[in-house]
Amino acid sequence: MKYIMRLSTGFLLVLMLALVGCADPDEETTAVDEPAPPPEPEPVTWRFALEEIEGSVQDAYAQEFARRLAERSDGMIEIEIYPYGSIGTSSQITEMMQSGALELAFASPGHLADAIPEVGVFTLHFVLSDDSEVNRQVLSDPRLHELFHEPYRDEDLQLLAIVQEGWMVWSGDKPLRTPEDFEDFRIRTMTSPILVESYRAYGANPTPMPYAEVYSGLQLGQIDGQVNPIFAIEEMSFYEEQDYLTSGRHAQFVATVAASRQWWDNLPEDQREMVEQTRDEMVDWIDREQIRYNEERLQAIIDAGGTEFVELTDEEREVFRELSVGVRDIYVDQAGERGQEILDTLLELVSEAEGD
Ligand code: 6CS
Repeated sequence: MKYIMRLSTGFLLVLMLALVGCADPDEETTAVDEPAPPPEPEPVTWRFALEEIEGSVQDAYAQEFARRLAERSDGMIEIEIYPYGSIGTSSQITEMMQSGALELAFASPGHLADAIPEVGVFTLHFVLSDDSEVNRQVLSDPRLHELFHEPYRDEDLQLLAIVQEGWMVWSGDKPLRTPEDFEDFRIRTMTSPILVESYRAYGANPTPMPYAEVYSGLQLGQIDGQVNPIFAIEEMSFYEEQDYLTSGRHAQFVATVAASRQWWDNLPEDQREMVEQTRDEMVDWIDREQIRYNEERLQAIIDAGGTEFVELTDEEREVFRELSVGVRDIYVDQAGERGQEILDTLLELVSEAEGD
């Protein structure tokens, strides 16, 4: 009996100790308190930097992107837009995004290929279709985006969108109809090395410089001409210093929308989905807008007088096309195996879409 008593007393003691050991010291108080209400979600503000000024195609994209995201998130996502000039050059904007100081920015291959050689594919001539509808389809194809995922991530960026902004047009004090016209012609290009090669192949003297210096470069005679889509030639007033615009439809001006990798990786899933849905819905919208911008601005240049618009014939384009093909090898030397795969895929997607 004594033995049983001792046993049960010992058992009770162990049980009590175990219960005390398991108890949460705060539990006594929280058990009687009301559960704390979930914290109110706080609105967020994201910074979106542009490589173009207010009134540009990139500005139109960013404004609409901000409007749609504010609507989709019931006002919980606000986007502050920083047009070109408020932060720095394209390369400086990209560096800020890489370090996480900016959440979102446009990064066009003509500059970005310094850091990501693979993206230089969009600066090659006569690679995209003559039909801008085909290009829109190809540039938003997930099979193409997938191939840029790693190259962007390796540089602390997340690729979100690839956008065409209009046909590149050469401006100068003469029409540029033949490679002879390009001989020693000092054409300003964006800063990526592969772009420089495209103009060396035509016999020109390519002169890379930041966007902000082009107007004064033309005024001071440091360069003879430059190349950009019409809307940009109008809004940056380049046409005022040039007598001719020559359109060879040799390339589209392509830009990419990117995010800071670090920021993107820490973004709540629902916000990431909202960004992706908005991006997908804007593909057709921005393409219609860029076409309208380029048409209206060409008219504005012609109405202002003093600048003639010249379109190359198919035969004239063919001469440039032939000279441009060798530059693809230089691209592959710079961008390696991943670049080769991107180039092959791009060409395949174009011919597949042209066959539709
Ligand atoms: O020529 C440039 O540098 C610039 N052109 C356009 C149309 N957009 C941004 C880019 O930096």
